[in-house]
Amino acid sequence: MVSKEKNMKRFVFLIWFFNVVVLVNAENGSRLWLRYETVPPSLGSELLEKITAIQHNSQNPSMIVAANELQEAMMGFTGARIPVVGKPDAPGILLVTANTRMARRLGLNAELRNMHPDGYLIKTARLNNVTHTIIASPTETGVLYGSFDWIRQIQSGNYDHQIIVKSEPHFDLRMLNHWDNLDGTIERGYAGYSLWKWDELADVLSPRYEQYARANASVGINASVPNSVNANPQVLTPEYLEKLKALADVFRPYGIQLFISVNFASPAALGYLPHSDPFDPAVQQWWKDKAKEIYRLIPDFGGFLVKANSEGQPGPMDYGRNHADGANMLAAALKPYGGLVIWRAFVYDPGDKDRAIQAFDEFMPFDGIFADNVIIQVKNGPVDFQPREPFSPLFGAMKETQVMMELQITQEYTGFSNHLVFLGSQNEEALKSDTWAYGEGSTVARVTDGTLIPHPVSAIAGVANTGEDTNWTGHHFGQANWYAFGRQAWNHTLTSEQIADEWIKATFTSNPDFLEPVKDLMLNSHEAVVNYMMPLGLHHLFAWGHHYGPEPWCDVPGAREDWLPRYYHKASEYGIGFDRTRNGSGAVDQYFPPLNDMYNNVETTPEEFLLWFHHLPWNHTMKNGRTLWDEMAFKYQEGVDSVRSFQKTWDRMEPFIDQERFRHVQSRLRTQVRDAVWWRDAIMLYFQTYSGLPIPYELERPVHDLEDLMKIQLDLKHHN
Ligand code: GCW
Repeated sequence: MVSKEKNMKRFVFLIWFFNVVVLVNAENGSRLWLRYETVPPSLGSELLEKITAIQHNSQNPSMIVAANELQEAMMGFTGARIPVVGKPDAPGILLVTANTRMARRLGLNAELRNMHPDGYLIKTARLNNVTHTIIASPTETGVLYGSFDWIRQIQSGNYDHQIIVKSEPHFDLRMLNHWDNLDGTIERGYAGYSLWKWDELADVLSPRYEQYARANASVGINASVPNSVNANPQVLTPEYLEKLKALADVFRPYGIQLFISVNFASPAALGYLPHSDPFDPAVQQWWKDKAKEIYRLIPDFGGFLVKANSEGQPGPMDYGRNHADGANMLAAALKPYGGLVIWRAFVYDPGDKDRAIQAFDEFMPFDGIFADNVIIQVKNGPVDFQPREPFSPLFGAMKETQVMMELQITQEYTGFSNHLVFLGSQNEEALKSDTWAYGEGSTVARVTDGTLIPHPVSAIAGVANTGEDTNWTGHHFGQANWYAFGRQAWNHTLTSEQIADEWIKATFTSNPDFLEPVKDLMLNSHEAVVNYMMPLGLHHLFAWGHHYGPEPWCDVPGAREDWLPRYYHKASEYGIGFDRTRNGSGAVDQYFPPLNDMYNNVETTPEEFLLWFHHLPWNHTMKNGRTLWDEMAFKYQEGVDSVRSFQKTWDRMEPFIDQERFRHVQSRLRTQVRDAVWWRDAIMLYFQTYSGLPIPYELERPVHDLEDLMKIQLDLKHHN
């Protein structure tokens, strides 16, 4: 008997120990940037003095979520449980929406009425001699965003009780595109299987759905497309629509609108009609009925994302119709419900025409012909999410059509979840690229955010990097790319430096001995990957299919030429690079002046895009006096050196953070260094077979043999 009791006690203790010590302190990255660690005592007592209650009297789920979040944050920051109350008696946070009694009492209605529905105000106000912090917005979702902002100020050490914040998003739709298949795999996913458990839905709701929605809301992401653009028609069956409804219901309180990717040939593929010609009234009716069915289940459904006539996906051209015919037919079906069609411009055909100019040529004729609920989604660069690309010339050129940018958060071309690459810098580069469409300052951000080309809805999308890995993104630093996308979609003027700063403080620590070196590392990491993979405008030197390692020699019999690296590098005994000048493919003339002339001239082309626009001899003289060949060697070495320095920096960070995350990142950096050396050797040794020139003698010598590198066949299968 006694020993049984003892055992029981031991068991209870173990459970307690596991929950309190192991689980709470488990630093597995699952908490993302929403960690809410104890704040310094002085700030803690200030918070406890000023925030003694959280007040609202709404039944709206988003308000309830906002109040809970503030409560949880206060608990984490101070250890105290702050009550949520209905009356503003005690000093605290008042959550206020427009057109309520409280907004009237506080005199906020006029200001709120003129704000973006997602925007918010944070300020203090006195009510019956009590000072409160007000978080106010035209909508409940806006209050939720304001609450997360208030929390972020504390996490980033910027809390000031008196601060006045007025914030409105730059893009209306801040959207994640998941390339998740219905079988649970993820195309270009490097964090395990999909978050969406289609087999279990709609009956079983994984707790991760809500955590995902919360994380998105915390950075302002407000739309999600859970299934891949290579869309399985099944997603439109009644069975899947029920599953989607269940997801939409979880997302809704967090302000996240559900969209789906649809297969253009769905009516035929699902066996309802003999074909899917958009001009056939039966096809049009099918989509109208489908839209009605969807909106009955999901009244705030966002619309369809479509990859049509691209990489083997069906589309209107299969029936002799064009992009506008296809997009407008779907748009008409969604129109009565306020739904949108997001039509992708990622198109290119096999053939002689430079792949980089095809999307522009294919879409420009339809500028002004798309319905007003169609948005054209354009990848940041004209080819395909390469480590560095100039911006796509469609930005700014389509003046009568709403255009949105698609960024890649998942690291298809930047080392998967093995490499530490902070994409905030890459996004910033893309957003701030000047298109010159309306003179200087017509940045990609401003031609898509509604400022220079006003349209009903402005938008931006990122291809998600989430999966079922405990830390969500595979690499702990992959979380920063999810975070950065959201923050930049909300405010494209934020610098990547600011974003890295916030993220590190919330995710790891504010200790300057960690913060500064790690921030530096993050901010240099994009340039590093460009240098060790594809500097000076080189692009698509990736291995066939998986796009992880280098394979500039790749030759697959019968393959499309534009799926092979040689199409892009064009190396010969003479030199290297893709001639896109007026003597070559003429891509330069898709850009506005003065960029067209600038890129056409080798002297004025920024060196980071040199081999994107020019084919040059190996002995071409660079601005610093080196030959092109030598400069390439220096750039690759610089890439390797950077990653080695990241390793050194990181190893010094051990005292500041938990072992679990420290070791994980440490081991990934080792892989990254090995890969950087692999890249350097593969590219330089291979191109050396053309240039016949030595690696400059002051640089490190290659450590691999080309024949060995050429034998590497990673088992990472993919179609192209
Ligand atoms: O980047 C390429 C990828 C494909 C992807 C395609 C696209 C979803 O290699 O995997 O397919 O782009 O964007 O449609």
